[in-house]
Amino acid sequence: MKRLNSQLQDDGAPAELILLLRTLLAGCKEISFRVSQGALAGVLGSTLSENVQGETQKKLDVISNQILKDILQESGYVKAISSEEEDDVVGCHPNGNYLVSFDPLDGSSNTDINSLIGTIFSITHAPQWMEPDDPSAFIQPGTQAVAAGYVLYGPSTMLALTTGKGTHIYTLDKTHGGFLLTTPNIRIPEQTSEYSINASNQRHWQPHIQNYISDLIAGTQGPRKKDFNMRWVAAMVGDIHRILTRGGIFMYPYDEREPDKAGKLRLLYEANPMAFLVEQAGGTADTGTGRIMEVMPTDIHQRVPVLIGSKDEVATCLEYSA
Ligand code: FBP
Repeated sequence: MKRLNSQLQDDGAPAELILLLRTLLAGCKEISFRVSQGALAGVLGSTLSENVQGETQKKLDVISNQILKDILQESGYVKAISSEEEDDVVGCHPNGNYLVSFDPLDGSSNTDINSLIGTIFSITHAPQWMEPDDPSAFIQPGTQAVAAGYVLYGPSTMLALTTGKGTHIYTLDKTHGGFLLTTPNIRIPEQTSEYSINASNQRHWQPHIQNYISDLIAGTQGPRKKDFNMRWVAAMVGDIHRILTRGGIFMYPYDEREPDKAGKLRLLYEANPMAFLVEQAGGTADTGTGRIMEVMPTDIHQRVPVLIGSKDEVATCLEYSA
């Protein structure tokens, strides 16, 4: 099987970007090992501290964040990072050519139940005339990303990665520690009969989302004239992996629980990287009012509504708000 390095070279990725990706993935391999240790290493459970989002941090959130922060700061390729677990931008190397945004452990509510979790990341060029700790360096739309991906910590450790030449899926071969290409140029089916949303929030959704979901639930007895199945992993990385693998629509729309928040998921290190991966696999990624990757960020922890997945199904969902 083809190794990560040669696929990246075939996709024409610059040598320094390949080195940066290998560095970041070395950190993910260490996280994969720590996650697999679980209770044996006492890494389950919560800390007493909260992150900038007001969420109680899991021990593995803090451990994963530190692993990635250390390895990227030491690399020399990175000018600054933004992380779900860091209040502010973390300056790295003044001559670093790249910015990295990451969610060190997505789906952290799953850590204690041994369910799917993952690391999500996106990489952009670093404006050379900016100070490393200047947050405005990250005010770039997702269309500026040069790479994006996630590492899924599940029965096997898998990587989905794009550098703008399609989305490829790799599996970590733990015998020699390398990622091997298992699905090149994955394509998302344009149609689907599978949807993904946290239905317990239904009463807080806007009417057009309520109508769209009710028509899915009505199945053959409703206007869609076909049955739909529902799945919810409670970890975006797990739901998006399913969609890359067999299609579907994943939704975390705006809801009125916190009217001042545009959504739950964060633009820089959740929505944008997933949008890049899904678009490169032939799918669609929208906020409900426009392409996710064209949203101009205003803050490194900005949230957006997310409708993402099979092209035709996202288009149908958007018609409900037209
Ligand atoms: P974090 O775990 O990184 O905070 O991410 C948010 C997230 O867990 C997503 O991965 C997932 O899709 C969603 O929140 C689950 O939300 P809910 O708790 O409403 O089911």
